[in-house]
Amino acid sequence: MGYKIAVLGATGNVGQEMLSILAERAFPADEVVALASRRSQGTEVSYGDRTLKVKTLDTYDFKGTDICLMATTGAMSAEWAPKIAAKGCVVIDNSSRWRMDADVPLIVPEVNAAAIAGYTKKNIIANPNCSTAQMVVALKPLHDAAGIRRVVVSTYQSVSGAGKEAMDELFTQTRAIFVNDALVNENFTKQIAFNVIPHIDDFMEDGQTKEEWKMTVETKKILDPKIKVTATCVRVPVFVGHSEAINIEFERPISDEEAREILREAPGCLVVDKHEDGGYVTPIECVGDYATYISRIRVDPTVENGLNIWVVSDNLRKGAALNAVQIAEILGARYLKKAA
Ligand code: 2RA
Repeated sequence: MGYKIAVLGATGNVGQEMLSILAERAFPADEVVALASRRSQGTEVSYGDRTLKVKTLDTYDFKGTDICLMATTGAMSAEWAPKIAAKGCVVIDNSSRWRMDADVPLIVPEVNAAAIAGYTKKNIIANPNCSTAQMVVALKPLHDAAGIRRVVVSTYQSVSGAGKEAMDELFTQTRAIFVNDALVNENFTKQIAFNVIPHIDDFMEDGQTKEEWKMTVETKKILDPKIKVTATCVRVPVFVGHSEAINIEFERPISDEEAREILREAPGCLVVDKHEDGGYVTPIECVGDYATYISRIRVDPTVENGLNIWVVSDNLRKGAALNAVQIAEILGARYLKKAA
């Protein structure tokens, strides 16, 4: 017997990727249910070769559903995750609502899969922010090898991280510029087409944004509380794929060649690092992939034991949907143990 699994937020960018990845990876499901708010009732979504009619969250009874992959806002998750969990259904939540809750494990399977065991406290598991997920996949093997002391990261985040409407805005603004139409800004604070915006999520009192804060606190929770992280998060006019320029200071020396070898063997990582024109990965090349790509590995001689790397991944996949499905796979195989 397989699982009954629900995808809540099935019509959104991440929800649709969750359904695709469940089908691609042949998740052992007897039944997959697509759920969304009343607004999307009757909409159809793809699950592999099949089409699923979206059901309404308000009227769905979660009793008998084993796992719910949630791709909704934090406010929706605050209201619904505890209700769903109380029905005996384990919630794997993609919002920021539960990530820093001490009773909720925050998981990137390549880094801290064993921590999934803590799910029983609330029946909720949190998926990290997209920019954190790909960063910790690359940092973990390097941390194991040479002990990371401090990380300085600058992100180049695609508009898909802000949702479908944000993708449409990049498209319509780009078109408007070519046909000399008026520009409409609804999803971003400034023009996104042919521009970059150093602002993702709300501002905090100390001047950093929440996206930047998330990269710091989530890395500490997932990887090691001793690691210092400072981030600058920037939105760029790219549809899918987040990129990160990461500067790392280690406890012990590590050469670029050692780092390259370690990353080549590391789970989830794919090194593309030729010192020649085009010998690195850009976001367009990672779309639809599972891997976290690492390029431009080089020593930073301006600090003790310093290294620079360039990390690119599909933010809707490793940054969200793939990570959630990987968690569900481990949960099923090691904890729920229902699959045939
Ligand atoms: C973004 N980090 O890219 C967000 C999505 N989770 O806006």
